[in-house]
Amino acid sequence: MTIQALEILRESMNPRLSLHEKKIRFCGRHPWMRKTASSEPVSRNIPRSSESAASPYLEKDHGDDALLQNVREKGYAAGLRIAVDAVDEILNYCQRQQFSPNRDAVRKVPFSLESDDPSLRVLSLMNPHENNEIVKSLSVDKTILSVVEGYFKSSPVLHSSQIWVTLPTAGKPEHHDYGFHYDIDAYEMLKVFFYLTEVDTESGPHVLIEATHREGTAYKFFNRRLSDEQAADRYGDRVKSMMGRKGEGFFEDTFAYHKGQYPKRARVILQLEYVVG
Ligand SMILES: O=C(O)CCC(=O)C(=O)O
Repeated sequence: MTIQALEILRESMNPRLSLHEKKIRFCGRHPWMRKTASSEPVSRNIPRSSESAASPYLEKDHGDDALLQNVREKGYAAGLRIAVDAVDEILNYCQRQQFSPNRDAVRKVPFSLESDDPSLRVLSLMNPHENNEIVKSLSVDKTILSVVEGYFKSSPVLHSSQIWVTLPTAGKPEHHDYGFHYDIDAYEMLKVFFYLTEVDTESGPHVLIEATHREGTAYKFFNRRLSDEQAADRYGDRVKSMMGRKGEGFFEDTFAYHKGQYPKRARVILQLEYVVG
């Protein structure tokens, strides 16, 4: 049995996961099981797109239908942008918040784009939409909700929002935070990522593998994580690096293989995550 198959066994016996979470982690590995597994009803926490307004902070290059079609076909759709003044306001807000180092929810440190601590890889802030008006307005933007609803064909909930900084550290660039994987947070997931700093090859661009969101193979079921070599051998030029200017954003179904990367310059990213189930 491979190490990755053992991960499935370990998750099914993990006492810290509820039965519902175990079911998601198992069935979430295959598109057909995702569709047929019944989900527990979750109460709505966002309006329907028909009841929501366009956020004054969001600019877009394509209509809702084109965005939706791209997500369906390729697993992602670029062409969103937060106005630069609004990005600066979000970054000012970050300066006033305490962030969790390396996803440790108990410890807190100030927001920063550099650190002398070589073990510090990531600083994160959960749910900024709860107290930042711009993030709140983006999270209920009409276009975003209309694409999410169209994609799920049912009413989504906002699972969370998050801002995080990936820091250049003297530590290990090969840390598993940076490896290819797919998410199984829910039966259906659609994330919107916005870069709050310019992202080029030096600043750890997000990487995704096009059209793997629909793949229902035994290979994908058993291989939730991939090395760069496996990704290149199996998917070749479908591996895409998402470079972008400050404020640019894209939708992504993170059931597609994807990864963050070790940066040489800090990268700040905002994520909105919508789910069903
Ligand atoms: O930091 C990144 O670009 C990767 C994010 C990621 O792996 C995820 O959202 O599951």
